[in-house]
Amino acid sequence: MIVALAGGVGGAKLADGLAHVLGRDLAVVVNTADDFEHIGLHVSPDIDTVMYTLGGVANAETGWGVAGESWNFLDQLSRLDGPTWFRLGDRDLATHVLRNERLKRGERLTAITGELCRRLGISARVLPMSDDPVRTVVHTAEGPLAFQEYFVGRRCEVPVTGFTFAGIENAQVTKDVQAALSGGETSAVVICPSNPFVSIDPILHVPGMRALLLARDVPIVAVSPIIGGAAVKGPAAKMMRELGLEASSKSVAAHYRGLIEGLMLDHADAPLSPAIESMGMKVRVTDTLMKSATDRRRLAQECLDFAAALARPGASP
Ligand code: FO1
Repeated sequence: MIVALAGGVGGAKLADGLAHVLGRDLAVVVNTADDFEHIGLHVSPDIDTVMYTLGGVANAETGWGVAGESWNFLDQLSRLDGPTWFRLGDRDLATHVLRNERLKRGERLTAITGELCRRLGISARVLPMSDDPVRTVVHTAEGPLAFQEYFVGRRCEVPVTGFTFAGIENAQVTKDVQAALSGGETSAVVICPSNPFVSIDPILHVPGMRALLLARDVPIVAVSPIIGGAAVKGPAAKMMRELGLEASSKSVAAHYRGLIEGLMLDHADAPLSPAIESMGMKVRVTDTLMKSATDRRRLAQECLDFAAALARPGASP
């Protein structure tokens, strides 16, 4: 059993590679701090990105939303002068309506996600990081912004000064995440190439999560989302610069220092290896860009091989 931590598009791609290699022996713990209420619906963008990607129905162009989408709902919303800044496609809308209805009936987000995944034929477990509401607040020179307002509404253009996760202090690790992380059969944790600040940090900040990750004597490896000083997708490198950090995999290593045993870097960043290894972790250099399904599977297999090589002899499997 492998546990992966993932946020949006980059994370979902590696999770998909892992799911092809591992099938049922994979649990993906997903960020829910991007969730928000929109026109009366609960939207869970990262859960859906992972779910659609693993279900083979993701929109390949955007990385989020459903392939072959139509936009009749959005067109009519626009005609009625409703909010169209956050685009909900017709197929995608079915997910939000169903999820919303079941949440209103008091069901847990974890149970609803499990059911939706079953319907999409996904055998890996997709686990929300918590069933309790957590919302990323992006702090900027203009004041605090709700995550989707920053990400979609303002296209990540406003310089950031920091992040907080509203509600995190009351969020609990679910029994499902707890079981996945503390189960005797879990042999490694893979931190997917998602944004360290707004996709992985919310997961790590759920009270008790870090302790659970560190309690088991299994290797934790991360894949850097930065290649040659640029993020493959999204604002990670821009955020680093705005926070006064070097936009590089070195900052990713520094961010995860004390948590991970190994960091996978792209060939473009091979010269950073000695500096990163001096931070007390091993480095493996490979092609981390995932352009095809074959790339996803190859990178997934390399993560598993790296983790296996880092497992301490005699450590519990
Ligand atoms: N991202 C956009 O850039 N524009 C959108 O209109 C948009 C709509 C959307 C609808 C459903 C969904 O699940 C995701 C959506 N996203 C959109 C992506 C989302 O904002 C980001 O993927 C994450 O929150 C960051 O990981």
